[in-house]
Amino acid sequence: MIGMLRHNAIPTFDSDNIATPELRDAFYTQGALIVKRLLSSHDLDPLAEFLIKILRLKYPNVSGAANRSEATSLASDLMLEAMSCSPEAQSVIYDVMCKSSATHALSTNPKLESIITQILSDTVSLHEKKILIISPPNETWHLARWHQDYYYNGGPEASCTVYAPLQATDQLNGGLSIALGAHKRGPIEHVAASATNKWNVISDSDVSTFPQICDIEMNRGDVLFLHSLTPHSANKNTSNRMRFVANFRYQCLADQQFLSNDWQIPELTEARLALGKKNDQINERE
Ligand SMILES: O=C(O)CCC(=O)C(=O)O
Repeated sequence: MIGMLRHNAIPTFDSDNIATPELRDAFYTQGALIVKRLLSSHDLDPLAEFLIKILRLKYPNVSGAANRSEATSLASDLMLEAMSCSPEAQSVIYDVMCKSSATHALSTNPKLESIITQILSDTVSLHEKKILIISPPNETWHLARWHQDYYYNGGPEASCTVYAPLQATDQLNGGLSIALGAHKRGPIEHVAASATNKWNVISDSDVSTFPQICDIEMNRGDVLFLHSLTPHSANKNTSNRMRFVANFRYQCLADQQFLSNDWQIPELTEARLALGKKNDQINERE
């Protein structure tokens, strides 16, 4: 197919050639696609730079390794230091990043919007939480195991999640595994995971029936576009660095059912309760 490269089975496109019908087809037939080299340092660095500023504000004693200049690496140093002084640092920083102008700015980046428009329509809404995933080494409590974003966000089934890592991301630092094509099964039941993980997840028996599970490898600047019914799982970060990923959800306002519900999303009580669980009494390490 013109403009389409194949990498580890997931449909992969080059940012020079994204105005192609194959891109939209890939989203609806496979449920996921990657656009390589879509975002530049100019697009991504403001997020890490903002993170550095708020970490220094909240935890003035953090310093980072000597001579560390690259923003994401420095943010990783500072975040690790902050977490070793204050166990709440991860959730404190996560919450404020969700509301930051830096995450908002990236979520409306014209390069992302041009692809979202092709996939969904030219009238989309953005989920109010603009997430920066913060995944520390070896942590499992917050780790998003097998799930469909639809279960957690509701809205039209054909919503799109953007997943844009700030550093190279693969199985070593906990990159995603994705069940390609499994979005066609529709919503799948989610059940409580385990005492060491807060998520409600797809059962192992359902996961074992997914025909094509693909482990994702991405470079900084690559962006994954994921159908909200495509099952996916984060993996444990076994590196010694933080994994940061910008994560935004787009919903199509032209979707007929969404439109007839006045674009309202019914309360997702089960999902909210699961994500609201605290890990105070739980030993996080597996
Ligand atoms: O990368 C992660 O830790 C989780 C990402 C994820 O599951 C999602 O984007 O829904």
